[in-house]
Amino acid sequence: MRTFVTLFALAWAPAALAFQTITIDGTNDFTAEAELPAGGGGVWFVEHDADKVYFGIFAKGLGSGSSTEFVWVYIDTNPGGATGSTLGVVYNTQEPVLPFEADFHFRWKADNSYTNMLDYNDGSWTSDNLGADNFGIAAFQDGDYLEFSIPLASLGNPTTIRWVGAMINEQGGAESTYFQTPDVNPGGYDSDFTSFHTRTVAASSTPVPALPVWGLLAMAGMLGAAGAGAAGRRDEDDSAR
Ligand SMILES: [Ca+2]
Ligand SMILES: [Ca+2]
Repeated sequence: MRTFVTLFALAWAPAALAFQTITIDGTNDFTAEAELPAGGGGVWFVEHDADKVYFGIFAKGLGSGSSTEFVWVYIDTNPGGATGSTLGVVYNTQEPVLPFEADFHFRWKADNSYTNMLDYNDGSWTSDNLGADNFGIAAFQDGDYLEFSIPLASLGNPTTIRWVGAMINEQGGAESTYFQTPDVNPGGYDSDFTSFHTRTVAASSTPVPALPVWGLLAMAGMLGAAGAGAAGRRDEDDSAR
C-alpha cells in the first residue's frame, strides 16, 4: 500500500500545474486537446485558467483585412438560468437564433479596427462597458489566426459556460455565416444555431493534465472508477442538443 500511495503522489503532483494560460500574442499556444472543428475546415480552440477563458480560431481568409467580416462568439454564463437572449445581434440582415439564452457577445472585426463585447440586459444587447477596458478583453491576430481572452470576472465568475462561435460577412449580396462551431450547425446565410459547446470554468473544476498511464492505473487501483474519471482533463462537450 505504501508503494501505491507513493505512486499516487508522484502521479498527482503535476496537477498543481493544471491551468493553461494562453498568451494573447498571435502565436498559437493552445494544445491539440483544445481544438474544436469548425465548418469549412476551420479550427477553433478553447482553454481557461483561474482568471480567464481563452478562445482561438484558425481559418483560411481570417487575415484578409476585410472591413465587413467578423469573428464572434456568444456565451451563456448561467445555463438553465432565465437571463439572456436566444436572438443574437443583427449584422445587416443576419440575426442568429441561438441554442441558449446568451448573456455576452464578443466580436472582432477582420480589419483589426474593432474588438468589443456586448452584454444582454434590460431586454437588449448593450455596449455599456466601453470604458477603459471593455470588460478587460484582449485579442491578437496574426495571419489567419486570432486568439482572444475574456476575464471570468467580467462574465460574472460563471461555473459553466455554453458557447458558439463563427465568422460572418455582413456585406450586402455576400452575407454569410461560416467557420461555425460546433460544426454540426449549418453555415450559409443567416445561420441559426442548435448545438453548442459546454465548458466548466469554475476554479473548483481546475482541469487536470493527462497523467502517465501508470499513474492512472495507480489511481484506478486506489480509487476505483471514480479515481479514473477524475483524471479526465477535458470539460469540453461537443454535444448537439
Ligand atoms: Ca498565444
Ligand atoms: Ca443566460
